[in-house]
Amino acid sequence: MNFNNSIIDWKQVDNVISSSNRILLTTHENPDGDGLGSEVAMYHHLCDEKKDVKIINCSITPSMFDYINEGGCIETYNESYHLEWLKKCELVIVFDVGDFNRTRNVKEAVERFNIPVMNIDHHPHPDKNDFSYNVVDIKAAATGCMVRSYLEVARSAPLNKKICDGIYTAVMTDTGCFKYSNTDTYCHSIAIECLENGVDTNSIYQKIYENSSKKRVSVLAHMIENISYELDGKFAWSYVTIEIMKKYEANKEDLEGFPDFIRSIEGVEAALMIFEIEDNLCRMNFRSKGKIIVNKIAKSFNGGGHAFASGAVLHQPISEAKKVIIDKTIEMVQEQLDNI
Ligand SMILES: [Mn+2]
Repeated sequence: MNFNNSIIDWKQVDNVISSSNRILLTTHENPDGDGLGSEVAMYHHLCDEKKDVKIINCSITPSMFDYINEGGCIETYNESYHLEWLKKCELVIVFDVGDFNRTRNVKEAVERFNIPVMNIDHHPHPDKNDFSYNVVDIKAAATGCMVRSYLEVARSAPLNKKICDGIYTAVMTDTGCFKYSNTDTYCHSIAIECLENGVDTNSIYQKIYENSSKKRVSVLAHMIENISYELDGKFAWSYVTIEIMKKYEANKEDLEGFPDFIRSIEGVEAALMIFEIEDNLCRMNFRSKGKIIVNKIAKSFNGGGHAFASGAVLHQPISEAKKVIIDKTIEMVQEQLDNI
């Protein structure tokens, strides 16, 4: 089965899912609202279907998502605890992954037991891929929208609040609260349905977006001070070093939304954040307001992602990486601006 930007036959997808009993749900490392929300929605549906289902991720769950982690249903992979269960697993569904390698030790365990893998995602994937079942729709605003489409076909009972909490979280976070250019009528119809099912949208918004730690604000202030503008202000970028992270005792979670912040500046078409991860490793995250295709730039660094939100890593110290990344990005943004 390979629905790679072709019309998805959710009935066929459901035939695979409903014929499996023990099912593992997982998502990428450093999970976001879309990956977690999609898993949780599917989890509660499959529990209703009396499946033997678990959510196991390679990363721990950021605490702001505690409200969808009812009873600790989102587990973090622990070989000594999960291996026995995985041995008899019949199907793995991976959500929002972009690249299967981003499930780290979960992928290793899955491959050890040769478990069939279904990919449900809105990131681009090559036609030739290692998934047993590939279900990709890059037009979907969120993987959570695809889960909703699946449930329309697969679920006879109405949605319940737990499922809607997951779907709403997925769609809200991947559309920047229904603001980004990917937001379509389907996203809004999902929001209506979630409201009708009792989702407390204001409370979810506050938990995710009005919950900044003080250390996050300190790092943000530092990042803002270091913003540079190129190409008459159409491209802006900044960076965060390990030294600053240590100074404020900040962690990865505290850096969420930094690239979006730069994109929000007047006149900026392309935004870039560079994060120093290790002495010889930097991560870059690109954002676009919609004119510049930034996954082209990420791809030139062997990364990937969406047209207007993408990323890559570079194995160089930040002092050198900055120049390499900025030079290349200026060149590629300029090229695209010339053709507008
Ligand atoms: Mn997503």
